[in-house]
Amino acid sequence: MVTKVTTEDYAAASEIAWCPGCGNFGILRAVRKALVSLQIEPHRVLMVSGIGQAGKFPHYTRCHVLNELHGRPIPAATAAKIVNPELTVIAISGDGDAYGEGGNHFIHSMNRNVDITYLVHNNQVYALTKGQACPTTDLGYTTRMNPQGAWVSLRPLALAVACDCSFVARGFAGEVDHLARLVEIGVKHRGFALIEILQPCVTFNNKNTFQWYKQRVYKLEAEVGYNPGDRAAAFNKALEWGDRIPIGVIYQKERPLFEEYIGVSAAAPLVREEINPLQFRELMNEFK
Ligand SMILES: Cc1ncc(C[n+]2csc(CCOP(=O)(O)OP(=O)(O)O)c2C)c(N)n1
Ligand code: SF4
Repeated sequence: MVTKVTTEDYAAASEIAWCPGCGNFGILRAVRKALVSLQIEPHRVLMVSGIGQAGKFPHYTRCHVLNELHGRPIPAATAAKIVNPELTVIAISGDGDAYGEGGNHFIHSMNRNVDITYLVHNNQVYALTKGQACPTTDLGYTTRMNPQGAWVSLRPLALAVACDCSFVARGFAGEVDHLARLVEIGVKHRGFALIEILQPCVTFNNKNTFQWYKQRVYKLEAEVGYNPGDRAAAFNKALEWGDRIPIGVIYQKERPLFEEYIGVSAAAPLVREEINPLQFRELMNEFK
């Protein structure tokens, strides 16, 4: 019997501890909506996160969950996908987790093109540790730790296009339906799908508010002649940040998967292999 997947199937597994009004709530609604629309059952989904407010996201979703060290969700998500290619693997980070602590994994996983979806909640501050400047903090924005104002600001989506990431998109927590659609496309995309999400932090970022983003974001779908397959055009779009901020699919390309390169898709995946407990005992004995 086929049972229909509903939003209740993805209901919060524990009490939500985000501040009222946090942009993360919109992201939660959008991701649930996307998974329901794709009719993926929760036991076929693995969410892997690092540390931070964004890192709590999987705790609020009923599915398989793996909570990693700060900046480390991608290696674990990659391993899980290789071991069990049938799983829908979604890695989740804050901007600090993704572009700061996890910057190295961010770059190399985009190059490798493992078939996972990566959601980066970009609130332009380190929120869980109370609002320090992070790699994407706007130039000149002052925090208690940066009284003279942030003096560098990374453009991660341009970095992603430079790494030939096979899917690069940006959504906004205040545009839930649009974001849900992006998550759907990203999950269906064959390869590494990066979706950065503009996520207002109502407690520690008093500059990049819902209102600030609403005045600036525009949808790429409405941009006549924009082609996400054109890498040079995508690079320019990925650099755009100021009075106008693009949301939508910035870059998309078909590329061979890392899984194919290492031969997992052709052979039986590890998850289907028989485990012989006697061999396991031999292995343990080696470490005695
Ligand atoms: C290796 C390491 N460095 C620093 C910390 C302290 N720390 C915990 S949460 C956090 C900030 C998280 O910010 P971000 O990743 O942007 O997520 P947000 O809380 O904004 O969603 C930091 C620096 C840590 N736990 N581990
Ligand atoms: S501190 Fe910011 S990111 Fe964290 S829950 Fe509150 S509003 Fe959200």
